[in-house]
Amino acid sequence: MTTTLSMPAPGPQGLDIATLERLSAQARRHVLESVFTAGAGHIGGPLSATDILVHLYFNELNIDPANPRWEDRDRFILSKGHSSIGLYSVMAMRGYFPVSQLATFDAVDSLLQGHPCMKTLPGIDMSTGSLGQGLSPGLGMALAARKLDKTFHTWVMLGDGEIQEGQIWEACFVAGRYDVDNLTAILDYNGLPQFGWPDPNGYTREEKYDRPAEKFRAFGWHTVECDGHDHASIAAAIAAAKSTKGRPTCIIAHTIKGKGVSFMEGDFNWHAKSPTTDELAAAIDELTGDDDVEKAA
Ligand SMILES: Cc1ncc(C[n+]2csc(CCOP(=O)(O)OP(=O)(O)O)c2C)c(N)n1
Repeated sequence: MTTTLSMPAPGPQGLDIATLERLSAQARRHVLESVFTAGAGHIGGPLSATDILVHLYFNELNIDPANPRWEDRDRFILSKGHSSIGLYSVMAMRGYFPVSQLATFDAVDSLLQGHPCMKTLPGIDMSTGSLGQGLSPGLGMALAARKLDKTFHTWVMLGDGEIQEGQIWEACFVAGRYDVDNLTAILDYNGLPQFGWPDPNGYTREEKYDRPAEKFRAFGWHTVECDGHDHASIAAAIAAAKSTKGRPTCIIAHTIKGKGVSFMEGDFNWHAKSPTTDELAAAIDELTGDDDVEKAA
């Protein structure tokens, strides 16, 4: 699987599940190759977010890659900005910029910085990277749409480690208080932040400190859970979010950090690490059955 799809057409593409799965595998390959080429970057979080990003950019967002500043476009904010290479890979495949540009990821003067920058890369709706800050501007965009009588929807992707940040809950409170139903948060619930969750038995999350759905509901949000690696499940959650009126929705997407590569899955050591040549070959082989990594360099 070496062909890259590029679809610069405006609006949702209405792709079938098999095509979406193929795009997900392609996007994961771009993530791995880009981090390998850069010799730096995050892997675990981008791989856990890939299917959701593919689904949003190909089948949900009302966007026009040829006109990234279109006033009525849906907004998307990657609040867990360290997963930028996942977003860039999908944006390139969707036609925002040439796929070949992914090779510049994280280089000085590249448009594709380690964290998304709205001033340099057309199509980025908000600069992110300092965790906890993406839901607030997303709320502002949703409130602006309401005030201006616009129909666009705002989507914000959060990380489960990220939602330890207090600012998330300030925005969450205000969104619930003002019934902001044109705002959807998607929690990439892979259960692992940068170093896992220390407890006396090792790195496992203590359930009593967790329960994100209960927290969002306590602030007046609607919540829906889905399998964040199953395109049918993602589609159902998105439909449930958009049909809910009078309150914002948080989609709790159950995911696996490092999804798609067996030796990366569920291992926080792959949070931010560049693969060796052998690791890249093994990873691509798993994803695509194609270990010709010469093309990556
Ligand atoms: C304010 C802030 N503190 C610390 C960091 C460093 N950092 C980058 S990613 C990360 C862990 C994020 O975990 P999670 O939100 O679960 O992301 P994922 O597992 O999806 O990669 C940390 C602590 C940061 N970017 N911003």
